[in-house]
Amino acid sequence: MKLYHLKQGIGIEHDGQSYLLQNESWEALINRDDSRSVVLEKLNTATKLDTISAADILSPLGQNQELWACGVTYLRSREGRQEESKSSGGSEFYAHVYEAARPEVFFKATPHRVVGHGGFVRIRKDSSWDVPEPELTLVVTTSGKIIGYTIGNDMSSRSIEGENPLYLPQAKTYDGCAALGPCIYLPEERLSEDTQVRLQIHRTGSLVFEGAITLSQMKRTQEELVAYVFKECSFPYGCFIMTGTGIVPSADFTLHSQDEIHISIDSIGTLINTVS
Ligand code: DO4
Ligand code: MG
Repeated sequence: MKLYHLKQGIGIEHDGQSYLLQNESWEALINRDDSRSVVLEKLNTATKLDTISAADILSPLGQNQELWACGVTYLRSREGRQEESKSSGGSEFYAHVYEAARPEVFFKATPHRVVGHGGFVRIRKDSSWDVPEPELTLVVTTSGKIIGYTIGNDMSSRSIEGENPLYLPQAKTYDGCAALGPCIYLPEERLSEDTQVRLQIHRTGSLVFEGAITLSQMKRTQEELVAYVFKECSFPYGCFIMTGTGIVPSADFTLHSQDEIHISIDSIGTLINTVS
């Protein structure tokens, strides 16, 4: 089952049929531990739709929710970070955090810095080396339960992070620094380890980067990441947690304005955004 945060209400796709639920709070619905069974019950009163239009889709992050992120959870992320921070002397930090008991978790954004499917993500004006980071993103309730998944793009400035790891908040958090969507996938069972995450970047109609990774390559478990984010922070409205990237383009690649970023995750769909 997939839930869509729409301009006109809550869109649902289930068993090949689309529905619209109106006069329901999106944020309250996705913060229920039993949201899948609640939505199933509500299907009886929902309006049937022919299709869900991409133009109606909003970011799935509720207006009182926070977006958090985890880092260096895949070997490729560790390698990429070590490469970019070699000259600053920061490279060893990434090797250590990959092996450490405590994962890297960081605050990524409040809702107004996040765009949805079809929105424009941004490159900072003071950055010269930028990449999208395609990440499985967990939808977590107040009680710490993972009720669903969405697709995330953790936009990152490699020039700023590479200059000094202490610049991480500036490399990661700015207006238009993240995209989420297109839907929240509410699975019957957790996503399998062979689920693929794929990234494609198109420039003036040509494919300029392509990569893929499976969830089995992630060093940490989803529950471990949630436990660390929730250790000393409460989330009265629930939160979203990006689980880290396993795809980092080679050092000669940087994003350009107008590039189109396609991130696909099996069972969830494809998140498409353009660089403004
Ligand atoms: O260490 C910096 C950030 C890492 C990150 O965002 C990732 O691995 O996805
Ligand atoms: Mg990331």
